[in-house]
Amino acid sequence: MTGLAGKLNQPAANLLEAKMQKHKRICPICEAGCGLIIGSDNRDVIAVEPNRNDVFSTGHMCPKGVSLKELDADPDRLRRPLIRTDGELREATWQQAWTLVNERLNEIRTQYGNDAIAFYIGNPTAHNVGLAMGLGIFAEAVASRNIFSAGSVDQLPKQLASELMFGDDMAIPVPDIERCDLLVMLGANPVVSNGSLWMVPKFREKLRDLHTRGGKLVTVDPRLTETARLADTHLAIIPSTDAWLLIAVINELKLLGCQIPDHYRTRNADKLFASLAAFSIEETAVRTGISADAIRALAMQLREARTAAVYGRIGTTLQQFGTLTSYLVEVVNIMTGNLDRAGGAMFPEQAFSVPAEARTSPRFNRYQSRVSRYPEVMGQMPAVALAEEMETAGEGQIRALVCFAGNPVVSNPDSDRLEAAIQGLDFMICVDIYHNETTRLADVILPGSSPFEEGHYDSFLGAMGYRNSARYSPPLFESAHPSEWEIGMILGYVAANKSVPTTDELRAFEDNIVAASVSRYAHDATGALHHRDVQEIMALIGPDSGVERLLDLGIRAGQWGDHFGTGDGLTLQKLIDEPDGIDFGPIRDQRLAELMDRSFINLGADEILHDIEKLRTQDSPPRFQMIGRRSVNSNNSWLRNLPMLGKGRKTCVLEVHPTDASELGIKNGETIKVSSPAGSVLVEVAVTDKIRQGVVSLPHGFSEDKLIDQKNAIQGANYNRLVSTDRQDSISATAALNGFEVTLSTLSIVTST
Ligand SMILES: Nc1nc2c(c(=O)[nH]1)N[C@H]1C(S)=C(S)[C@@H](COP(=O)(O)OP(=O)(O)OC[C@H]3O[C@@H](n4cnc5c(=O)[nH]c(N)nc54)[C@H](O)[C@@H]3O)O[C@H]1N2
Ligand SMILES: Nc1nc2c(c(=O)[nH]1)N[C@H]1C(S)=C(S)[C@@H](COP(=O)(O)OP(=O)(O)OC[C@H]3O[C@@H](n4cnc5c(=O)[nH]c(N)nc54)[C@H](O)[C@@H]3O)O[C@H]1N2
Ligand code: SF4
Ligand SMILES: [Mo]
Repeated sequence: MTGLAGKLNQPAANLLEAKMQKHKRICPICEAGCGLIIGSDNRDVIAVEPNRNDVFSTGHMCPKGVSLKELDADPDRLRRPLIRTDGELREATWQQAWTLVNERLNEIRTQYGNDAIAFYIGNPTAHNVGLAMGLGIFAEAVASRNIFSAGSVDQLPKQLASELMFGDDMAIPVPDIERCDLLVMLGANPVVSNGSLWMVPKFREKLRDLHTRGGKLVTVDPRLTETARLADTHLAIIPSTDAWLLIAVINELKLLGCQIPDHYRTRNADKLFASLAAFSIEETAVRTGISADAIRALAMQLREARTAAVYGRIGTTLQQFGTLTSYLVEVVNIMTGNLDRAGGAMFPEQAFSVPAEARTSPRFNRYQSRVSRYPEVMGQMPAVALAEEMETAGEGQIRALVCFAGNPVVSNPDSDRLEAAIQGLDFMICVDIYHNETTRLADVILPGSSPFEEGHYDSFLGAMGYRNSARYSPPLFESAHPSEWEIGMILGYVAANKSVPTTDELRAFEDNIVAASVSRYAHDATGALHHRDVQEIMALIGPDSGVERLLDLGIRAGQWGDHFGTGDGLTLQKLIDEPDGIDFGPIRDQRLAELMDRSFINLGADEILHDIEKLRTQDSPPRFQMIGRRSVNSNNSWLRNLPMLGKGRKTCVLEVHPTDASELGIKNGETIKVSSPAGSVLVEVAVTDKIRQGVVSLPHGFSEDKLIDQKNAIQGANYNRLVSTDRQDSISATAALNGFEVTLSTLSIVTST
């Protein structure tokens, strides 16, 4: 337990009931990172309101923020460890859980080696710094190559594109929306998703301001999304053809006289442009479904705009040319001179720093997966390899899985196959707050905490804000059981020492972890703590235990930090004293030189040139292509149990264009069968002209299973039962979860055949 809870709670204004204790904290659910005010009566959360004084989110909140109250109180949320006994998951003590984990995990490692233990790291770890850092310790102790995460069903193509182009997979440009005149958005719907790889709360308001300044929004999406409805121009593209569109834009920009500005110091531009010359705008119009005139108009708009930013998200990464598309997005930003300059696509900064050695480059293809030889990306194996690595016998076969805050049976491709493969494992541990489609297969579930029992700092996403800021929320309530940081540490101790630690042993283990971390900063020749004495720094770190020690260290070592000197720089305590956060102003320009660990931008990486060749032979679209979408009340596969978000809503419906529906004789509200080579699902149809003809859209995150331990969870078709693992982004092997062929059949036809 952190011990920080009581001491650090901050009073706040705005809640009506004066009796309530009021606390300010950041919502940990999505990337908007909203500052909230939580009203509580001792341990009961009574109200959740937006914090208008929060320097970053300035009063934003969505329905999920309010639902935190229900999440905290949900009787179905796990509070005690569960252990499988006689085939059933039953409540157990922590000591029993640790004893079993120590026995089975180490047995399997001894017998089959470290790679027999696989990790799956789910999305909420990006929003839970204790869990993220704790599991890092465990992963380091196990030293398995079989690390999987939600990243390979999400953003890895974008990070790999940055690696190939800038030599830094953490250099992620975001639109400078407060100063931008033209925003071009491909495959993203921030009105619903609240932004991704881009912390942008209050997107609607920022868009309104952009329009007030005379700015324009262009959206590129097969669906007239909630964001596209606010756009000045919407281009309803055929799925998976964004690379064609961007290439045509680049060729047009060249014709319009755009040159790559010298200050970018690029290499291999000639190779890139030569490879693009074979693409004609006429063929692109056919491939993308966007007219040549519309493409020319877009290029002209980009050429003429005083400032412009092109931004691509899930629609551009979860497709067959995800890395190439992400790369081409930045080529356009470079050609228009908008990368790394005010009003363009910029590189935000954050308070927390990591030592340079942790940023070793390139983190790509240093080794390959055992069965299909997929490349490693950022130390990870792709999700498409998870099932086959479990199924295929031989040295290095996965025998055990440790799943942190994830639900791969619903979120990863080919769900049925993955579920069967998991059932064949010798042992499985989950660290989760719910019993879900994946965790119910576990041998041990270690319960995570309520979000109010954990501290919050955006150590990963903090570098992707629409402006620079720093905020930290301490835990509101003491937890009756180990924090997620402690769970990670205990697992790490068990793996390192083959025994369950006593309280004193764990304390000493944590001290060693912090000291090792200080030592890494002290060895970083580029860092502010270079050559500093480890013991001296250890003594100066503010908190006396918990992941907060590492946070204080990283913040004080960072650019705004006090560097453990006498100055008035930033410390964790200063953030605690400023519960509305500290604003460091708009994103700074001309950051590329300091970010890149090489002296040039590579515009012609071999993998990219190769993929451009491959793009030319891309198959024509099938009769029906499936794509995904999100809804305001959803968050991937969880939160479905909360009445505020789930009950009575028909979210999991298949959107079909009216012309397609009438051709197939399908009516609005009818249940039909959707099939692909991987599987089939039954789903209700919503006929709408918001979706492009020939494309159908279904949200992910649902399943047909009735979860006995999430009694209110709404059910729906599991999208990923339709996705086969052989559809991937060709460079990163990220699953191409969008843009695959499906067939639609009415149930009357199904029963008659
Ligand atoms: N078809 C299709 N599939 C997709 C996507 C898509 O667009 N289309 N999107 C993909 C994307 S972008 C993502 S990020 C993935 C997400 O996929 P995953 O990360 O695999 O799963 P989630 O649905 O986010 O489930 C998160 C789990 O974490 C648990 N949890 C929540 N908070 C905490 C916590 O603080 N501690 C602990 N220990 N557990 C917690 C929840 O109970 C839940 O079980 O899905 C991907 N799958
Ligand atoms: N309400 C809600 N918010 C969320 C989440 C959630 O589940 N619910 N999940 C969170 C997570 S983990 C993430 S990663 C973010 C994702 O944030 P976004 O990227 O904004 O996610 P989506 O809303 O899925 O938008 C993707 C868009 O891509 C379009 N698309 C599909 N295929 C193609 C294509 O080939 N080309 C183009 N141009 N477009 C295509 C889809 O129609 C869809 O509108 O959202 C986060 N926020
Ligand atoms: S948009 Fe909603 S879920 Fe996301 S951080 Fe804000 S309140 Fe939380
Ligand atoms: Mo995601």
